[in-house]
Amino acid sequence: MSLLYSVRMSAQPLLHIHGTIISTYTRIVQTVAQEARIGWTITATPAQSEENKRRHPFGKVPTVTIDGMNLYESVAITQYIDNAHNGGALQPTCPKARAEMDRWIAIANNYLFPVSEHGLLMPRLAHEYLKTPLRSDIIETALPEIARHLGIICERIEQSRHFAGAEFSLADIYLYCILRPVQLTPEGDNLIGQLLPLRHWLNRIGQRESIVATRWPVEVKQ
Ligand SMILES: N[C@@H](CCC(=O)N[C@@H](CS)C(=O)NCC(=O)O)C(=O)O
Repeated sequence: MSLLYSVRMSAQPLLHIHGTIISTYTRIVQTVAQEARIGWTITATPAQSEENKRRHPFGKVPTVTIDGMNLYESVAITQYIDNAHNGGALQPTCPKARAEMDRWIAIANNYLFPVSEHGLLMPRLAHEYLKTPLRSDIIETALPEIARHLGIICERIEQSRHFAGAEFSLADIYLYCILRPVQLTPEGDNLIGQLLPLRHWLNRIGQRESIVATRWPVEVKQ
């Protein structure tokens, strides 16, 4: 999910973000910065703008400037922030837990995000903000696949307190920031409402300071 909105800032910036401000991946980076307690600023930059394509040759947001370095791709950005500024606290040192973290981040990025972004969030956003007719045909086609993904994700969180195991990790941040916009749609809310362990996990993680600090205006209004 991605929308240009308004510019927001926090104190003592170390990290400068370029990206759409209401954006799943911008929120992932902001949440990790909050966890690491580093300040950040953000400049609204549309993904397909010429400026952004110079920063990110594949035309995605966010990109960042940190410690004199320009970085793109959230996995590189979040791991750098956590390694350089947070003592690696969001990445398990146990190899098995680390493999779980990597697995769930890959699932979030490669499967859950594309199907929910194109099949549900973009049609809903186009309808709500561009006032185009709701493409319920696209949503209806995608819903069984989204439901299947949510079921698999729910099974994991039924077995384990967090996605990588006992400890909160980058995987929880990815999953939360991708699942939350799904839950903000009527269809996603209905699906997640039937998956109690997943709903409870979202409620629990949603209370974490870093997640509260990066809430979107639509969540604050609720
Ligand atoms: N693999 C990228 C994905 C970033 C991504 O898909 N960002 C979305 C916004 S949430 C985007 O740039 N969408 C605009 C587009 O695809 O044109 C990462 O991890 O940084």
